[in-house]
Amino acid sequence: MTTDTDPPAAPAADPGTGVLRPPVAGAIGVLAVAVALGVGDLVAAFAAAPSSPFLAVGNQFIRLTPEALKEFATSTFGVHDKQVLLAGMAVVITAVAVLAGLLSRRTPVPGLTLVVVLGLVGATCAAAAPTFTVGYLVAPAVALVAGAATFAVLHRLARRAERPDPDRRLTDPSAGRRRLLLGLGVALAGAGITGFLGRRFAAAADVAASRADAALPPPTGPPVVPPPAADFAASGTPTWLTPNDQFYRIDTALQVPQVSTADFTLRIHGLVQRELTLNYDQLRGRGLVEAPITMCCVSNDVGGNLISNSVFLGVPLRTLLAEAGVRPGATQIASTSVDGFTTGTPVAACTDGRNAMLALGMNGQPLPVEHGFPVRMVVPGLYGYVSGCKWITDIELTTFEAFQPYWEQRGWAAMGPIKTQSRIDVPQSQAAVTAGRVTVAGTAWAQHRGVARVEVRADAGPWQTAELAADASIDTWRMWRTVLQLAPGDHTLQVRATDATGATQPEALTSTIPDGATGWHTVVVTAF
Ligand SMILES: Nc1nc2c(c(=O)[nH]1)N[C@H]1C(S)=C(S)[C@@H](COP(=O)(O)O)O[C@H]1N2
Ligand SMILES: [Mo]
Repeated sequence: MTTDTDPPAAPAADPGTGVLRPPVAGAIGVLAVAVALGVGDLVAAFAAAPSSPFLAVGNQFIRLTPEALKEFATSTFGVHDKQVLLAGMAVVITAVAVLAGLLSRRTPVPGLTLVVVLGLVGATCAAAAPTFTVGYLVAPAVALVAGAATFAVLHRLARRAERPDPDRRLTDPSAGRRRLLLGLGVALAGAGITGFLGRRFAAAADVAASRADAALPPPTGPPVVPPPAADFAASGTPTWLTPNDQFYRIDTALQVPQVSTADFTLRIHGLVQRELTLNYDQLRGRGLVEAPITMCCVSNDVGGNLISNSVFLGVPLRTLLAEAGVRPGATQIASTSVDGFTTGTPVAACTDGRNAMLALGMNGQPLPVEHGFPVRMVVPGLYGYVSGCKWITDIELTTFEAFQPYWEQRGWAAMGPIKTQSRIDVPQSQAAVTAGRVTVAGTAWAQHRGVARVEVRADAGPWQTAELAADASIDTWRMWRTVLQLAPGDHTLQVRATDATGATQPEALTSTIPDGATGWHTVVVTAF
Protein backbone atom coordinates (compact mmCIF):
# COMPACT_ATOMS: atom_id res chain seq x y z
CA MET A 1 0.00 0.00 0.00
CA THR A 2 1.21 3.47 -0.80
CA THR A 3 1.01 6.18 1.78
CA ASP A 4 1.99 9.82 1.62
CA THR A 5 5.17 9.14 3.57
CA ASP A 6 6.60 6.53 1.16
CA PRO A 7 9.53 7.74 -0.93
CA PRO A 8 8.70 8.08 -4.62
CA ALA A 9 9.03 4.77 -6.47
CA ALA A 10 11.34 6.15 -9.18
CA PRO A 11 13.27 9.14 -7.89
CA ALA A 12 13.14 11.51 -10.84
CA ALA A 13 14.54 14.98 -10.79
CA ASP A 14 12.09 17.65 -11.78
CA PRO A 15 9.04 15.36 -11.65
CA GLY A 16 6.20 16.43 -13.82
CA THR A 17 7.90 19.51 -15.16
CA GLY A 18 8.80 18.13 -18.58
CA VAL A 19 12.46 18.94 -18.02
CA LEU A 20 14.60 15.92 -18.93
CA ARG A 21 16.81 14.39 -16.27
CA PRO A 22 20.49 14.79 -17.25
CA PRO A 23 21.23 11.06 -17.78
CA VAL A 24 18.24 10.73 -20.09
CA ALA A 25 19.14 13.92 -21.96
CA GLY A 26 22.76 12.81 -22.37
CA ALA A 27 21.75 9.33 -23.52
CA ILE A 28 19.48 10.81 -26.19
CA GLY A 29 22.33 12.87 -27.60
CA VAL A 30 24.69 9.89 -27.64
CA LEU A 31 22.16 7.53 -29.21
CA ALA A 32 21.15 9.99 -31.91
CA VAL A 33 24.79 10.47 -32.91
CA ALA A 34 25.45 6.71 -32.70
CA VAL A 35 22.52 6.00 -35.03
CA ALA A 36 23.80 8.65 -37.43
CA LEU A 37 27.30 7.11 -37.48
CA GLY A 38 25.97 3.55 -37.85
CA VAL A 39 23.62 4.46 -40.68
CA GLY A 40 26.39 6.51 -42.30
CA ASP A 41 28.75 3.54 -42.22
CA LEU A 42 26.17 1.16 -43.64
CA VAL A 43 25.08 3.45 -46.48
CA ALA A 44 28.71 4.29 -47.26
CA ALA A 45 29.58 0.59 -47.52
CA PHE A 46 27.26 0.42 -50.55
CA ALA A 47 27.45 4.00 -51.89
CA ALA A 48 31.17 4.78 -51.60
CA ALA A 49 33.45 3.41 -48.89
CA PRO A 50 35.40 6.66 -48.27
CA SER A 51 32.15 8.53 -47.61
CA SER A 52 31.50 6.98 -44.19
CA PRO A 53 31.18 10.21 -42.17
CA PHE A 54 33.22 8.85 -39.24
CA LEU A 55 36.06 7.63 -41.45
CA ALA A 56 35.85 10.73 -43.63
CA VAL A 57 36.47 12.89 -40.56
CA GLY A 58 39.41 10.66 -39.61
CA ASN A 59 40.89 10.81 -43.10
CA GLN A 60 40.50 14.59 -43.22
CA PHE A 61 42.19 14.82 -39.83
CA ILE A 62 45.13 12.82 -41.18
CA ARG A 63 45.29 15.03 -44.27
CA LEU A 64 45.41 18.19 -42.14
CA THR A 65 47.84 16.85 -39.55
CA PRO A 66 51.32 18.37 -39.77
CA GLU A 67 54.05 15.84 -40.63
CA ALA A 68 55.68 16.27 -37.23
CA LEU A 69 52.54 15.17 -35.41
CA LYS A 70 52.11 12.22 -37.77
CA GLU A 71 55.64 11.10 -37.06
CA PHE A 72 55.06 11.50 -33.35
CA ALA A 73 51.90 9.37 -33.60
CA THR A 74 53.61 6.63 -35.60
CA SER A 75 56.65 6.53 -33.35
CA THR A 76 54.53 6.55 -30.20
CA PHE A 77 51.69 4.24 -31.20
CA GLY A 78 53.37 2.31 -34.05
CA VAL A 79 50.97 0.36 -36.24
CA HIS A 80 48.15 1.25 -33.81
CA ASP A 81 48.31 4.97 -34.65
CA LYS A 82 45.09 4.77 -36.69
CA GLN A 83 43.19 2.97 -33.95
CA VAL A 84 44.37 5.61 -31.51
CA LEU A 85 43.10 8.36 -33.82
CA LEU A 86 39.70 6.68 -34.26
CA ALA A 87 39.39 6.09 -30.51
CA GLY A 88 40.26 9.74 -29.86
CA MET A 89 37.61 10.83 -32.37
CA ALA A 90 35.07 8.57 -30.69
CA VAL A 91 35.78 10.24 -27.33
CA VAL A 92 35.43 13.75 -28.75
CA ILE A 93 32.24 12.92 -30.66
CA THR A 94 30.71 11.25 -27.60
CA ALA A 95 31.46 14.35 -25.54
CA VAL A 96 29.80 16.60 -28.14
CA ALA A 97 26.81 14.22 -28.24
CA VAL A 98 26.43 14.29 -24.45
CA LEU A 99 26.63 18.07 -24.56
CA ALA A 100 23.97 18.17 -27.28
CA GLY A 101 21.68 16.13 -25.04
CA LEU A 102 22.36 18.16 -21.90
CA LEU A 103 21.68 21.45 -23.69
CA SER A 104 18.29 20.07 -24.69
CA ARG A 105 16.69 19.30 -21.35
CA ARG A 106 13.79 21.64 -22.11
CA THR A 107 13.66 22.07 -25.88
CA PRO A 108 15.23 19.88 -28.59
CA VAL A 109 16.48 22.83 -30.62
CA PRO A 110 20.07 23.17 -29.25
CA GLY A 111 20.68 19.42 -29.47
CA LEU A 112 19.21 19.13 -32.93
CA THR A 113 21.38 22.00 -34.03
CA LEU A 114 24.53 20.29 -32.72
CA VAL A 115 23.56 16.99 -34.36
CA VAL A 116 23.08 18.79 -37.67
CA VAL A 117 26.43 20.57 -37.27
CA LEU A 118 28.15 17.22 -36.66
CA GLY A 119 26.46 15.86 -39.79
CA LEU A 120 27.66 18.85 -41.82
CA VAL A 121 31.20 18.31 -40.56
CA GLY A 122 30.97 14.70 -41.80
CA ALA A 123 29.63 15.83 -45.17
CA THR A 124 32.32 18.49 -45.52
CA CYS A 125 35.08 15.97 -44.78
CA ALA A 126 33.59 13.49 -47.27
CA ALA A 127 33.46 16.29 -49.84
CA ALA A 128 37.13 17.06 -49.19
CA ALA A 129 38.21 13.52 -50.11
CA PRO A 130 40.59 13.57 -53.09
CA THR A 131 38.44 10.99 -54.87
CA PHE A 132 35.21 12.95 -54.27
CA THR A 133 32.17 12.43 -56.47
CA VAL A 134 28.61 13.60 -55.65
CA GLY A 135 27.84 10.05 -54.52
CA TYR A 136 29.99 10.77 -51.48
CA LEU A 137 27.25 13.06 -50.14
CA VAL A 138 24.63 10.29 -49.94
CA ALA A 139 25.92 8.62 -46.77
CA PRO A 140 26.47 11.84 -44.77
CA ALA A 141 23.03 13.14 -45.85
CA VAL A 142 21.22 9.95 -44.86
CA ALA A 143 23.22 9.87 -41.62
CA LEU A 144 22.28 13.46 -40.81
CA VAL A 145 18.58 12.80 -41.36
CA ALA A 146 18.70 9.55 -39.33
CA GLY A 147 20.50 11.27 -36.45
CA ALA A 148 18.19 14.27 -36.38
CA ALA A 149 15.08 12.09 -36.60
CA THR A 150 16.33 9.84 -33.79
CA PHE A 151 17.05 12.86 -31.65
CA ALA A 152 13.62 14.39 -32.27
CA VAL A 153 11.70 11.17 -31.64
CA LEU A 154 13.60 10.21 -28.48
CA HIS A 155 13.34 13.74 -27.14
CA ARG A 156 9.61 13.72 -27.61
CA LEU A 157 9.24 10.33 -25.93
CA ALA A 158 11.35 11.58 -23.01
CA ARG A 159 9.30 14.73 -22.59
CA ARG A 160 6.13 12.65 -22.53
CA ALA A 161 7.66 10.31 -19.97
CA GLU A 162 8.71 13.20 -17.75
CA ARG A 163 5.38 14.99 -18.08
CA PRO A 164 2.90 12.27 -18.89
CA ASP A 165 -0.15 13.17 -20.83
CA PRO A 166 -2.91 13.61 -18.14
CA ASP A 167 -5.35 11.22 -19.86
CA ARG A 168 -2.80 8.42 -20.07
CA ARG A 169 -1.74 9.01 -16.51
CA LEU A 170 -5.18 7.86 -15.38
CA THR A 171 -4.95 4.59 -17.31
CA ASP A 172 -1.25 3.68 -16.99
CA PRO A 173 1.24 6.05 -15.37
CA SER A 174 4.28 4.04 -16.50
CA ALA A 175 3.32 3.73 -20.17
CA GLY A 176 5.32 6.83 -21.15
CA ARG A 177 8.38 5.58 -19.36
CA ARG A 178 8.13 2.18 -21.02
CA ARG A 179 7.83 3.79 -24.43
CA LEU A 180 10.89 5.87 -23.75
CA LEU A 181 12.86 2.78 -22.71
CA LEU A 182 11.69 0.98 -25.82
CA GLY A 183 12.70 3.96 -27.96
CA LEU A 184 16.15 4.11 -26.37
CA GLY A 185 16.55 0.36 -26.84
CA VAL A 186 15.54 0.48 -30.49
CA ALA A 187 17.98 3.34 -31.12
CA LEU A 188 20.79 1.44 -29.39
CA ALA A 189 20.09 -1.73 -31.37
CA GLY A 190 19.79 0.26 -34.59
CA ALA A 191 23.13 1.97 -34.04
CA GLY A 192 24.81 -1.31 -33.16
CA ILE A 193 23.39 -3.32 -36.06
CA THR A 194 23.94 -0.70 -38.76
CA GLY A 195 27.45 0.02 -37.48
CA PHE A 196 28.35 -3.68 -37.38
CA LEU A 197 26.95 -4.42 -40.84
CA GLY A 198 28.53 -1.27 -42.24
CA ARG A 199 31.98 -2.29 -41.03
CA ARG A 200 31.58 -5.79 -42.42
CA PHE A 201 30.33 -4.83 -45.86
CA ALA A 202 32.86 -2.04 -46.13
CA ALA A 203 35.75 -4.36 -45.24
CA ALA A 204 34.55 -7.06 -47.64
CA ALA A 205 34.15 -4.50 -50.45
CA ASP A 206 37.62 -3.05 -49.75
CA VAL A 207 39.26 -6.44 -49.81
CA ALA A 208 37.43 -7.55 -52.95
CA ALA A 209 38.72 -4.38 -54.63
CA SER A 210 42.20 -4.95 -53.26
CA ARG A 211 42.17 -8.53 -54.58
CA ALA A 212 40.99 -7.37 -58.00
CA ASP A 213 43.94 -4.94 -58.06
CA ALA A 214 46.57 -7.39 -56.82
CA ALA A 215 48.59 -7.97 -59.96
CA LEU A 216 50.90 -10.94 -59.59
CA PRO A 217 54.11 -10.99 -61.62
CA PRO A 218 54.91 -14.17 -63.54
CA PRO A 219 57.08 -16.73 -61.76
CA THR A 220 60.83 -16.15 -61.99
CA GLY A 221 61.29 -19.90 -62.53
CA PRO A 222 59.50 -22.12 -65.01
CA PRO A 223 55.70 -21.93 -64.91
CA VAL A 224 53.78 -25.09 -64.06
CA VAL A 225 52.29 -26.71 -67.12
CA PRO A 226 49.79 -29.39 -66.03
CA PRO A 227 50.85 -32.60 -67.76
CA PRO A 228 48.45 -34.08 -70.26
CA ALA A 229 46.66 -37.15 -68.93
CA ALA A 230 47.22 -36.19 -65.29
CA ASP A 231 43.78 -37.46 -64.34
CA PHE A 232 41.06 -39.89 -65.36
CA ALA A 233 38.27 -37.38 -65.00
CA ALA A 234 36.39 -39.04 -67.83
CA SER A 235 36.33 -42.20 -65.68
CA GLY A 236 35.13 -40.32 -62.60
CA THR A 237 38.23 -39.11 -60.76
CA PRO A 238 38.54 -35.44 -59.77
CA THR A 239 40.38 -33.22 -62.22
CA TRP A 240 44.10 -32.99 -61.45
CA LEU A 241 43.77 -29.27 -60.64
CA THR A 242 40.95 -28.32 -58.32
CA PRO A 243 39.11 -25.16 -59.45
CA ASN A 244 39.53 -22.46 -56.78
CA ASP A 245 35.83 -22.40 -55.92
CA GLN A 246 35.88 -26.16 -55.29
CA PHE A 247 39.06 -26.24 -53.20
CA TYR A 248 38.22 -27.68 -49.77
CA ARG A 249 38.03 -25.10 -47.00
CA ILE A 250 38.82 -25.62 -43.33
CA ASP A 251 39.36 -22.90 -40.73
CA THR A 252 38.21 -21.64 -37.37
CA ALA A 253 37.08 -18.26 -38.74
CA LEU A 254 33.41 -17.42 -38.13
CA GLN A 255 33.92 -14.41 -40.36
CA VAL A 256 36.47 -14.65 -43.13
CA PRO A 257 39.28 -12.24 -42.13
CA GLN A 258 39.38 -9.24 -44.47
CA VAL A 259 42.94 -8.11 -45.12
CA SER A 260 43.72 -5.81 -48.03
CA THR A 261 47.16 -5.77 -49.62
CA ALA A 262 47.59 -2.26 -48.17
CA ASP A 263 46.93 -3.59 -44.66
CA PHE A 264 49.21 -6.58 -45.05
CA THR A 265 52.38 -6.71 -43.01
CA LEU A 266 54.52 -9.72 -42.19
CA ARG A 267 57.00 -9.75 -39.37
CA ILE A 268 59.68 -12.44 -39.26
CA HIS A 269 61.37 -12.52 -35.87
CA GLY A 270 62.42 -14.69 -32.94
CA LEU A 271 65.56 -16.81 -33.34
CA VAL A 272 66.86 -14.84 -36.33
CA GLN A 273 69.88 -12.71 -37.00
CA ARG A 274 67.92 -9.88 -38.65
CA GLU A 275 64.26 -9.25 -37.94
CA LEU A 276 62.27 -8.53 -41.13
CA THR A 277 59.04 -6.61 -41.60
CA LEU A 278 57.65 -6.76 -45.10
CA ASN A 279 54.66 -5.17 -46.76
CA TYR A 280 52.85 -6.75 -49.71
CA ASP A 281 54.94 -5.07 -52.42
CA GLN A 282 58.17 -5.98 -50.70
CA LEU A 283 57.12 -9.61 -50.37
CA ARG A 284 55.88 -9.79 -53.96
CA GLY A 285 59.17 -8.26 -55.09
CA ARG A 286 61.22 -11.11 -53.56
CA GLY A 287 60.69 -13.27 -56.68
CA LEU A 288 57.88 -15.77 -57.01
CA VAL A 289 58.01 -19.46 -57.86
CA GLU A 290 55.20 -21.66 -59.03
CA ALA A 291 54.58 -25.23 -57.84
CA PRO A 292 51.68 -27.68 -57.86
CA ILE A 293 50.86 -28.75 -54.30
CA THR A 294 48.14 -31.06 -53.04
CA MET A 295 46.93 -29.81 -49.67
CA CYS A 296 45.19 -32.13 -47.25
CA CYS A 297 43.47 -31.74 -43.89
CA VAL A 298 44.46 -33.96 -40.98
CA SER A 299 40.72 -34.34 -40.30
CA ASN A 300 40.24 -36.08 -43.62
CA ASP A 301 38.73 -39.48 -42.88
CA VAL A 302 39.58 -42.52 -45.00
CA GLY A 303 37.64 -41.93 -48.21
CA GLY A 304 37.11 -38.25 -47.36
CA ASN A 305 37.40 -35.25 -49.64
CA LEU A 306 39.29 -32.68 -47.53
CA ILE A 307 42.04 -32.72 -50.13
CA SER A 308 42.59 -30.53 -53.19
CA ASN A 309 45.33 -29.69 -55.66
CA SER A 310 46.36 -26.29 -56.90
CA VAL A 311 49.23 -24.48 -58.58
CA PHE A 312 50.50 -22.09 -55.92
CA LEU A 313 52.58 -19.02 -56.68
CA GLY A 314 54.67 -17.63 -53.88
CA VAL A 315 57.92 -16.60 -52.28
CA PRO A 316 60.08 -19.57 -51.26
CA LEU A 317 60.30 -19.73 -47.48
CA ARG A 318 63.98 -20.63 -47.66
CA THR A 319 64.67 -17.27 -49.39
CA LEU A 320 63.04 -15.34 -46.57
CA LEU A 321 64.58 -17.51 -43.86
CA ALA A 322 68.04 -17.07 -45.40
CA GLU A 323 67.49 -13.31 -45.48
CA ALA A 324 66.48 -13.26 -41.82
CA GLY A 325 69.27 -15.68 -40.86
CA VAL A 326 67.88 -18.57 -38.80
CA ARG A 327 69.83 -18.89 -35.57
CA PRO A 328 71.06 -22.33 -34.48
CA GLY A 329 68.58 -24.01 -32.18
CA ALA A 330 65.46 -22.81 -34.00
CA THR A 331 63.36 -25.90 -34.76
CA GLN A 332 59.82 -24.57 -35.20
CA ILE A 333 58.27 -21.82 -37.29
CA ALA A 334 55.31 -20.39 -35.39
CA SER A 335 52.93 -18.61 -37.76
CA THR A 336 50.04 -16.42 -36.69
CA SER A 337 47.08 -15.25 -38.73
CA VAL A 338 45.33 -11.92 -38.28
CA ASP A 339 42.56 -13.70 -36.38
CA GLY A 340 44.96 -15.28 -33.90
CA PHE A 341 45.06 -18.82 -35.31
CA THR A 342 48.51 -20.40 -35.13
CA THR A 343 50.44 -23.15 -36.86
CA GLY A 344 53.82 -24.67 -36.01
CA THR A 345 55.99 -25.96 -38.85
CA PRO A 346 59.35 -27.74 -38.62
CA VAL A 347 62.12 -25.41 -39.81
CA ALA A 348 63.64 -28.39 -41.59
CA ALA A 349 60.60 -28.80 -43.86
CA CYS A 350 61.01 -25.19 -45.00
CA THR A 351 64.74 -25.33 -45.70
CA ASP A 352 65.25 -28.80 -47.20
CA GLY A 353 64.66 -27.69 -50.76
CA ARG A 354 60.97 -28.53 -51.13
CA ASN A 355 58.57 -25.90 -52.43
CA ALA A 356 57.57 -24.49 -49.03
CA MET A 357 56.31 -20.98 -49.72
CA LEU A 358 54.36 -17.95 -48.71
CA ALA A 359 51.72 -18.18 -51.40
CA LEU A 360 50.14 -15.10 -53.01
CA GLY A 361 48.49 -16.87 -55.93
CA MET A 362 46.45 -19.98 -56.59
CA ASN A 363 45.73 -21.34 -60.07
CA GLY A 364 46.76 -18.07 -61.72
CA GLN A 365 44.61 -15.84 -59.47
CA PRO A 366 45.40 -13.90 -56.32
CA LEU A 367 44.48 -16.17 -53.38
CA PRO A 368 40.73 -16.29 -52.82
CA VAL A 369 39.78 -14.45 -49.63
CA GLU A 370 38.59 -17.71 -47.96
CA HIS A 371 41.93 -19.34 -48.75
CA GLY A 372 43.98 -16.68 -47.00
CA PHE A 373 44.22 -13.55 -49.18
CA PRO A 374 46.56 -11.81 -49.41
CA VAL A 375 49.20 -14.29 -48.16
CA ARG A 376 49.24 -17.81 -46.69
CA MET A 377 51.83 -20.48 -46.03
CA VAL A 378 51.89 -23.76 -47.99
CA VAL A 379 54.34 -26.60 -47.30
CA PRO A 380 54.25 -29.72 -49.47
CA GLY A 381 53.95 -32.95 -47.49
CA LEU A 382 52.49 -31.49 -44.29
CA TYR A 383 48.86 -31.37 -43.20
CA GLY A 384 47.31 -27.90 -43.28
CA TYR A 385 47.02 -27.58 -39.49
CA VAL A 386 50.82 -27.51 -39.10
CA SER A 387 51.71 -25.61 -42.24
CA GLY A 388 48.91 -23.82 -44.05
CA CYS A 389 48.47 -20.62 -42.03
CA LYS A 390 46.02 -18.38 -43.94
CA TRP A 391 45.84 -14.55 -43.54
CA ILE A 392 49.37 -14.81 -42.15
CA THR A 393 50.89 -11.80 -40.43
CA ASP A 394 53.62 -13.10 -38.13
CA ILE A 395 56.37 -15.71 -38.34
CA GLU A 396 58.43 -16.44 -35.26
CA LEU A 397 61.42 -18.75 -35.28
CA THR A 398 61.24 -20.74 -32.08
CA THR A 399 61.48 -24.29 -30.72
CA PHE A 400 58.93 -27.06 -30.33
CA GLU A 401 59.40 -26.86 -26.55
CA ALA A 402 58.70 -23.13 -26.40
CA PHE A 403 55.53 -22.91 -28.48
CA GLN A 404 52.37 -24.99 -28.90
CA PRO A 405 50.20 -23.93 -31.83
CA TYR A 406 46.39 -23.91 -31.91
CA TRP A 407 45.61 -27.56 -32.72
CA GLU A 408 48.45 -28.98 -30.65
CA GLN A 409 46.90 -27.26 -27.64
CA ARG A 410 43.77 -29.28 -28.46
CA GLY A 411 45.35 -32.70 -28.56
CA TRP A 412 46.68 -32.99 -32.11
CA ALA A 413 50.26 -33.98 -32.85
CA ALA A 414 53.08 -31.44 -33.10
CA MET A 415 54.31 -33.07 -36.30
CA GLY A 416 51.92 -33.54 -39.19
CA PRO A 417 53.48 -35.29 -42.19
CA ILE A 418 50.72 -36.34 -44.60
CA LYS A 419 50.12 -40.10 -44.52
CA THR A 420 49.95 -42.16 -47.68
CA GLN A 421 46.30 -42.59 -48.63
CA SER A 422 44.12 -43.72 -51.48
CA ARG A 423 40.45 -43.31 -52.28
CA ILE A 424 37.98 -45.04 -54.58
CA ASP A 425 35.96 -42.34 -56.40
CA VAL A 426 33.99 -44.66 -58.71
CA PRO A 427 31.93 -46.67 -58.18
CA GLN A 428 30.66 -44.98 -55.04
CA SER A 429 29.70 -46.93 -51.95
CA GLN A 430 26.25 -48.58 -52.27
CA ALA A 431 26.32 -48.04 -56.05
CA ALA A 432 24.58 -50.43 -58.42
CA VAL A 433 26.85 -51.45 -61.32
CA THR A 434 26.44 -53.64 -64.36
CA ALA A 435 28.00 -57.07 -63.81
CA GLY A 436 31.03 -57.84 -65.96
CA ARG A 437 33.90 -55.43 -66.57
CA VAL A 438 33.61 -52.58 -64.05
CA THR A 439 35.89 -49.54 -64.14
CA VAL A 440 37.20 -48.62 -60.72
CA ALA A 441 39.00 -45.27 -60.46
CA GLY A 442 40.22 -42.90 -57.82
CA THR A 443 42.95 -40.86 -56.22
CA ALA A 444 46.07 -41.63 -54.19
CA TRP A 445 48.52 -39.37 -52.42
CA ALA A 446 51.81 -39.53 -50.54
CA GLN A 447 52.93 -35.91 -50.67
CA HIS A 448 56.65 -35.26 -50.96
CA ARG A 449 57.38 -38.97 -51.28
CA GLY A 450 55.31 -39.71 -54.38
CA VAL A 451 52.92 -42.54 -55.22
CA ALA A 452 54.68 -45.58 -56.70
CA ARG A 453 51.86 -48.11 -56.91
CA VAL A 454 48.12 -48.41 -56.37
CA GLU A 455 46.42 -51.79 -55.97
CA VAL A 456 42.76 -52.71 -55.95
CA ARG A 457 40.99 -55.90 -54.97
CA ALA A 458 37.48 -57.26 -54.77
CA ASP A 459 36.19 -59.44 -51.94
CA ALA A 460 39.65 -59.87 -50.36
CA GLY A 461 40.88 -61.56 -53.53
CA PRO A 462 44.27 -60.98 -55.14
CA TRP A 463 45.51 -57.39 -55.45
CA GLN A 464 45.42 -56.02 -58.97
CA THR A 465 47.81 -53.18 -59.88
CA ALA A 466 46.01 -50.11 -61.23
CA GLU A 467 47.09 -47.87 -64.11
CA LEU A 468 48.51 -44.55 -62.85
CA ALA A 469 47.95 -41.17 -64.50
CA ALA A 470 50.94 -39.00 -65.45
CA ASP A 471 53.44 -38.41 -62.67
CA ALA A 472 53.28 -34.63 -62.30
CA SER A 473 55.17 -34.12 -59.02
CA ILE A 474 55.88 -35.98 -55.80
CA ASP A 475 53.96 -33.17 -54.06
CA THR A 476 50.66 -33.85 -55.78
CA TRP A 477 48.02 -36.51 -55.76
CA ARG A 478 47.96 -39.17 -58.44
CA MET A 479 44.88 -40.52 -60.16
CA TRP A 480 44.52 -44.21 -60.94
CA ARG A 481 42.08 -46.59 -62.63
CA THR A 482 41.60 -50.24 -63.39
CA VAL A 483 38.94 -52.67 -64.55
CA LEU A 484 37.61 -55.43 -62.28
CA GLN A 485 35.56 -58.43 -63.36
CA LEU A 486 32.47 -58.53 -61.11
CA ALA A 487 29.82 -61.29 -61.11
CA PRO A 488 26.24 -60.43 -60.11
CA GLY A 489 25.92 -59.88 -56.35
CA ASP A 490 27.45 -57.73 -53.59
CA HIS A 491 31.16 -56.92 -53.72
CA THR A 492 33.60 -55.30 -51.34
CA LEU A 493 36.20 -53.18 -53.17
CA GLN A 494 39.39 -52.01 -51.50
CA VAL A 495 42.38 -49.88 -52.47
CA ARG A 496 45.86 -49.39 -51.07
CA ALA A 497 48.79 -47.26 -52.20
CA THR A 498 52.53 -47.69 -51.90
CA ASP A 499 54.75 -44.62 -51.76
CA ALA A 500 58.07 -44.15 -53.52
CA THR A 501 59.99 -45.24 -50.40
CA GLY A 502 58.32 -48.65 -50.79
CA ALA A 503 55.99 -48.30 -47.80
CA THR A 504 52.44 -49.57 -48.34
CA GLN A 505 49.64 -47.95 -46.39
CA PRO A 506 48.55 -50.06 -43.42
CA GLU A 507 45.19 -51.86 -43.38
CA ALA A 508 44.19 -50.90 -39.84
CA LEU A 509 41.67 -48.06 -39.66
CA THR A 510 42.65 -45.40 -37.14
CA SER A 511 40.99 -42.15 -36.21
CA THR A 512 42.10 -38.78 -37.57
CA ILE A 513 43.24 -37.49 -34.18
CA PRO A 514 46.12 -37.06 -33.29
CA ASP A 515 48.00 -37.17 -36.59
CA GLY A 516 45.79 -38.36 -39.46
CA ALA A 517 43.69 -41.42 -40.32
CA THR A 518 45.08 -44.66 -41.73
CA GLY A 519 43.38 -47.67 -43.32
CA TRP A 520 42.26 -48.98 -46.68
CA HIS A 521 39.29 -47.27 -48.26
CA THR A 522 36.53 -49.86 -48.71
CA VAL A 523 33.30 -49.56 -50.69
CA VAL A 524 30.50 -52.09 -51.11
CA VAL A 525 28.74 -52.20 -54.48
CA THR A 526 26.08 -54.43 -56.01
CA ALA A 527 26.46 -55.81 -59.51
CA PHE A 528 23.31 -56.68 -61.49
N1 LIG B 1 44.13 -18.63 -40.26
C1 LIG B 1 43.88 -19.95 -40.36
N2 LIG B 1 44.65 -20.70 -41.17
C2 LIG B 1 44.41 -22.02 -41.29
C3 LIG B 1 43.37 -22.65 -40.56
C4 LIG B 1 42.59 -21.83 -39.71
O1 LIG B 1 41.68 -22.30 -39.02
N3 LIG B 1 42.85 -20.47 -39.65
N4 LIG B 1 43.16 -23.99 -40.69
C5 LIG B 1 44.25 -24.80 -41.19
C6 LIG B 1 43.81 -26.13 -41.62
S1 LIG B 1 43.37 -27.21 -40.39
C7 LIG B 1 43.81 -26.52 -42.93
S2 LIG B 1 43.50 -28.11 -43.35
C8 LIG B 1 44.10 -25.56 -44.01
C9 LIG B 1 42.98 -25.52 -45.02
O2 LIG B 1 43.25 -24.57 -46.01
P1 LIG B 1 42.14 -24.26 -47.09
O3 LIG B 1 40.91 -23.82 -46.36
O4 LIG B 1 42.68 -23.23 -47.99
O5 LIG B 1 41.89 -25.57 -47.82
O6 LIG B 1 44.26 -24.25 -43.52
C10 LIG B 1 45.00 -24.14 -42.33
N5 LIG B 1 45.21 -22.75 -42.09
MO1 LIG C 1 43.04 -29.23 -41.31
